[in-house]
Amino acid sequence: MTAYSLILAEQRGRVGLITLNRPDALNALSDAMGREILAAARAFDVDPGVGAIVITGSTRAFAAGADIKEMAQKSSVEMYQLDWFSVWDSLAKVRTPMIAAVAGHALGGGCELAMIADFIIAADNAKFGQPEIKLGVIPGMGGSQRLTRAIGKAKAMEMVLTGRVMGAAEAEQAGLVARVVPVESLLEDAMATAAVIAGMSKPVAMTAKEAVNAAYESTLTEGVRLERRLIFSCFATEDQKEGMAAFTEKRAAEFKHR
Ligand code: CO8
Repeated sequence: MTAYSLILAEQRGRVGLITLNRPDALNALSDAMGREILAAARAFDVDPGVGAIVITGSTRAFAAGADIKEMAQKSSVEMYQLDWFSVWDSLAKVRTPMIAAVAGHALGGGCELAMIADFIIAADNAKFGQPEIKLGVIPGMGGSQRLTRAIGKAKAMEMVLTGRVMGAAEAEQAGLVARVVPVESLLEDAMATAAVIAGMSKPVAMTAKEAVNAAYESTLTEGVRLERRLIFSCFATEDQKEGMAAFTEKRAAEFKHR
């Protein structure tokens, strides 16, 4: 496994675990850190031995945003030329299911990184917010789009315009997170959930992720059409044959591609 300096990456069973590891800066997402996260996620993505990815931070902070100190003096032209933040678009293209296990601050880019994951499991101390407006900017890692799609215009608009932080209970009620768990058991819970996903056929899980994500990008008619194509493609896999045979024979499925 590659050595990283700003994250930890390890494999536990069939789950790839990425831990943001910049405690002095509350896991502020520097450009270098983004590249490490992407490299680790891509390595897990192409590894047939990894069926799901968990991304997490510390109990104090998932990530307190993009690195303000790094970008404070940057010019618009410089950012445009460097295609600043495009690393996060690449992360969103990772096809392996990814869970964000979020405790503490998930602010600005931290909230946006959590939303790039396929779903969020939140600790009871999690705090979500898009406070960029207080810095004289707006969300830049997809927050204005993904937050609005996740929780609707009214709440997203309020959060983006005021910088208000949302606690875990409200985030669950608003549909931003899948589930809230005690902070002590966050990682255990997220890893167990990831292990369930990793026990499925990986190509089929990737296909399921593609289908759900299409709901964000297309009309209902287009989305349903894609879903139909994708389920037909599932029937081309040995794992569909095995899954349905196992049901009929009243036994656990032994998927080949897991
Ligand atoms: N960037 C850099 N350093 C940070 C960040 C950050 N986002 N957040 C915290 N830190 C650092 C602090 O500077 C401090 O370092 P030091 O000890 O050297 O002074 C250390 O982490 C600990 O932080 P605090 O002492 O502030 O800890 P507190 O517990 O008092 O407060 C908070 C925690 C409330 C999370 C506070 O740190 C805070 O408000 N952080 C900033 C939150 C924020 O505004 N995030 C949004 C950032 S902007 C963004 O994410 C997207 C921008 C889009 C730009 C588009 C460009 C293309």
